[in-house]
Amino acid sequence: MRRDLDHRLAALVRAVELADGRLDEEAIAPARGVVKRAGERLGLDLEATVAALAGPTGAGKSTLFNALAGAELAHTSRRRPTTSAPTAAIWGEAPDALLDWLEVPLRHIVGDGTLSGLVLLDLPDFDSVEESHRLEVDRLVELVDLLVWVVDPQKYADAALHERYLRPLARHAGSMAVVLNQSDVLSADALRACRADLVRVLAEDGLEDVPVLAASATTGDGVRAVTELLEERVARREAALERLSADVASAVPALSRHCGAEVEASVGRDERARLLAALAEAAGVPTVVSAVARAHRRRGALATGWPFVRWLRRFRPDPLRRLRLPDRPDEATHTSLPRPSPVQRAGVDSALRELGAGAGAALSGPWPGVVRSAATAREDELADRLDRAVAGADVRMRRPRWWRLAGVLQVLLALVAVAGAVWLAVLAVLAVLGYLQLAEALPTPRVDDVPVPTMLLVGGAAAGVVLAVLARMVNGLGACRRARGTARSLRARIEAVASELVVEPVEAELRAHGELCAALEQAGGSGGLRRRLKALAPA
Ligand SMILES: Nc1nc2c(ncn2[C@@H]2O[C@H](COP(=O)(O)OP(=O)(O)O)[C@@H](O)[C@H]2O)c(=O)[nH]1
Ligand SMILES: [Mg+2]
Repeated sequence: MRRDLDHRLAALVRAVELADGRLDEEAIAPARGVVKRAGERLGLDLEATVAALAGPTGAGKSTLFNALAGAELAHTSRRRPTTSAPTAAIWGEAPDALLDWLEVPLRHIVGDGTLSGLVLLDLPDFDSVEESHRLEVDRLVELVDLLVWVVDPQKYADAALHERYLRPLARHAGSMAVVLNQSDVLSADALRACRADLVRVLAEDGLEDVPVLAASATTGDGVRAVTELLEERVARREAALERLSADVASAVPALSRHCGAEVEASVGRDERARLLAALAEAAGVPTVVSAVARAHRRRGALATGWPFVRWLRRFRPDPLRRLRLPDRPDEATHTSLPRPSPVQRAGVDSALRELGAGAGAALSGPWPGVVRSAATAREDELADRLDRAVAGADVRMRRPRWWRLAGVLQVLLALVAVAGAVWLAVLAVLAVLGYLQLAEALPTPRVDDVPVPTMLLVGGAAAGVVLAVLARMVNGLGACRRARGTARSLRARIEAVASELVVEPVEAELRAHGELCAALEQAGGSGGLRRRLKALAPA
């Protein structure tokens, strides 16, 4: 019993932690109360049984108290109110720490024997005209191990008794008993009818299992049976644990009202994909990818293009430099990518909302709202984190090795062409001088009838152009590959940001829901199991 209670209490503590900040404080308060009370009561004498006589004015609580104690400890009277402070009758040794915790100052040791271990409290009337009396009753009704409700034939169906006390204590049937007192004022038939009606009203409260005894405190009829009930509870020495166990079970429903839905603790694929797409847009992924491709083509052209025209490229700025994107991943850099446009921001916003709403759709009560706000809780951090994710992406702008080779080749071809040009120029000058009869024209060497200097000029230039065109094609392919690699790297990094700032927090709430409900199931104990089996059984 103790192990089971500890186990369930630990589960309730866990449930309170999980509910904190997620569910209404009103729903959590009873559980907090139980956790606190149980912590205190478990530290006190658990062998003792604290039973209290509670009930309406004039039912005969004090008279019954005296009859059970075998002494005139409490004042009894037809004049009201009579009992103003709770009085304790103690069998066996007085559990003083327990009585201090109960704040019961009036203590009488009345004997020992079969009731040893019992502390019987005579409570004020719960319907007293004195507010302080009512408060005292409410306080002790929460704390005692066994509640003995004393009613009389006139007031047993009193609405306040049933609505304020008995119905809310429906799970406490094992920690309660009802005594129909003043049996002497009814005939045997009337008493039977009255008792049957009391049993019926109690069943309506959900208390069909609570023992109902008829007695007369003044004549002593039936008092023995009350004593025997107390003896049986005292002998079991589990009244405190039973009460706490019922307390734990009754704190569960307020928290578990929104359990039951089987929810997968993960965000849907589609919502996730939509969010990633919106984030990629907002982070400027298309801009970066196209800049990478253009930068690669530009750098390739500068390295391998035809030397006579490639310098023109220098007049156009490097697209990556313009975005202030580092060649090497560096999260500390702030890029000059444009901030997300209003349209992009709205896209992210609606993707976040959809993701939150979708993830919490199967839940009820406050949970969908809890999940939704988890999706947007860190929205403000997104822009900066995305920018850093982009700056830290590996854009792989390393220069291919063949660029150097092609560059050298281009220089050589250019030199050949220039050599041809110079040679032809010299020949032209000599031709002019020859025309002016100032010099002798030189013979032009030929290969297969083609003049060598012309061959050098045209061949060198043409080969350079062909090499540039081929290199351009290869660089185009390289630019595409780089763009793809960059897009992949960016997507992975954006996915990591989305996971950390959105998906994880949302899934944490879904998990919290699952864990809370599992903890409550544990805290509910076998009662919860019984209820579930009942719900499953065919009607
Ligand atoms: N006839 C009859 N009167 C009772 C019985 N029990 C108590 N009384 C009387 O009812 C009045 C109120 O009793 P008391 O014990 O002070 O009621 P309490 O307010 O519930 O504590 C007293 O005058 C008692 O004598 C009973 O069993 N039969
Ligand atoms: Mg009284």
